[in-house]
Amino acid sequence: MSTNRTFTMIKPDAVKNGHIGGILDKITSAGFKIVAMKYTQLSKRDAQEFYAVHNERPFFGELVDFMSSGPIVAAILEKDNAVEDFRALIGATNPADAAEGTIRKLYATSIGENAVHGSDSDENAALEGAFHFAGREIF
Ligand code: DAT
Ligand code: MG
Repeated sequence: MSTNRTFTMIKPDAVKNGHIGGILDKITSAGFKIVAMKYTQLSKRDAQEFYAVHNERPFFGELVDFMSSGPIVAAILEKDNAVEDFRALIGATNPADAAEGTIRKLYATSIGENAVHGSDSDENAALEGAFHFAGREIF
């Protein structure tokens, strides 16, 4: 069953490069409603836990260091078919492969520093949203 929510982060590279506004505009213009949002920073431990599924990958240390290197914007988004439509809006993991007009094509600098996160399944969207937000922070 598909649900109508996904989870995103505007990653430290995009925040540092001044792209919060541009990315939020792409998100809301594409029909996503923001139901939770915060400006925060992950500790190393938070990043290790959030990305635990990748802990055997060669880039894990780099990923954890990067994701905890500066502030991020975390948000829960609502739209019909949210997970799939948001993955289409952000584009391929590697910006070199991302389609024209996608957020990663516009704003990402490399495969590791790729501007945004998007959940890859309804189950992960729920887990990732709950990792960052208490029920009372979701509207
Ligand atoms: P996605 O973020 O598109 O879901 P993923 O889940 O495969 O991609 O990987 C999570 C993050 O890890 C990704 O956004 C950036 C980093 N990453 C993935 N593959 C990488 C690689 N080959 N080298 C460096 N970082 C990588
Ligand atoms: Mg992923």
